[in-house]
Amino acid sequence: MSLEFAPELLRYLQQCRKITVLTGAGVSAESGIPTFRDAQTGLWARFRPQELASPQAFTRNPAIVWDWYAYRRGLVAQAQPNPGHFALVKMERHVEKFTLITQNIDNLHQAAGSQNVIELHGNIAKVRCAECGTFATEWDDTTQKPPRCSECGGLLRPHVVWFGETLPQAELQAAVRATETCDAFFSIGTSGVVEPAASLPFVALKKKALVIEINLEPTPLTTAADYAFAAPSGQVLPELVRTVWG
Ligand code: BJW
Ligand code: ZN
Repeated sequence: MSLEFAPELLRYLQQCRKITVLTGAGVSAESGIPTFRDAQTGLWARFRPQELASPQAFTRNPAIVWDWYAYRRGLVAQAQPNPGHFALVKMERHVEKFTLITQNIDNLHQAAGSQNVIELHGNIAKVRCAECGTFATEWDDTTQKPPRCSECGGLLRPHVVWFGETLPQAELQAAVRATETCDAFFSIGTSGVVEPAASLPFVALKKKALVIEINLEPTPLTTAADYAFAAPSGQVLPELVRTVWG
């Protein structure tokens, strides 16, 4: 596939000093990790992810929620970063200030080599106590699901942000700051419906940053963005980065 990039876009990016990028599940899709809105398969086909990713679901049935994350942890462990992740590493090397805000919990940006990554929704590799917040680095879920906290006996849960929970405040503040102060903002592979991340591109637009979207499908941002590419991020990003920065 060969993409056409507007010369004004290429010139603008060549002169950019500060770039902020927001990524979502679509960026990891080409690494074989299903997006949040993809239909689930196998044992999980009868569940909707939206119904499992909540504190209410965990209270109702902690074992099912624990198993779902264990299954997804397995998918993530087998996944490798794709050309979209690597293109963002290259982009970071070419600009003075680069911030990568991700909603993904799969660690693939860090695995690719991205340095300045803000994890808005946590990380699936980490586990903490639902009661006292103590992190656990090792756990045994062969006899008890979920396993219990060694400090207080509370249930362990994945260190991720569920619907209705607040985002980590330091991360959110850093994300807003990077959005308000960038010259260009990329929104990549996110459906743009989950708040507060969904508002970030609009903050960037208000601050007169150039906003570029890369997504297979239209989103609430598409018509407002300065440029929108309806193609896989694993194809658009490498080609764009190569064209702008060589
Ligand atoms: C490709 C591609 C390829 C595919 N190339 N593209 C204001 C108004 C209304 C509601 C709210 C509001 N403020 C807060 C809320 C409530 C709620 C919310 O937003 N609800 C809406 C859904 C209506 N938000 C919250 O509860 C947040 N907390 C909060 O705001 O606290 C304060 C508060 C609480 C309550 C009320 C008011 C204030 C917390 C949100 C936490 C989200 N957590 C999850 C789970 C994380 C752990 C896990 O993974 O299990 O995060 S939900 C899920 O959605 C996950 C994702 O990070 C997140 C975003 O999904 P994403 O990345 O966009 O993925 P998909 O699958 O939706 O889309 C993939 C996209 O990629 C698609 O567009 C494809 O086309 C595209 N694509 N392949 C390019 N190759
Ligand atoms: Zn505890």
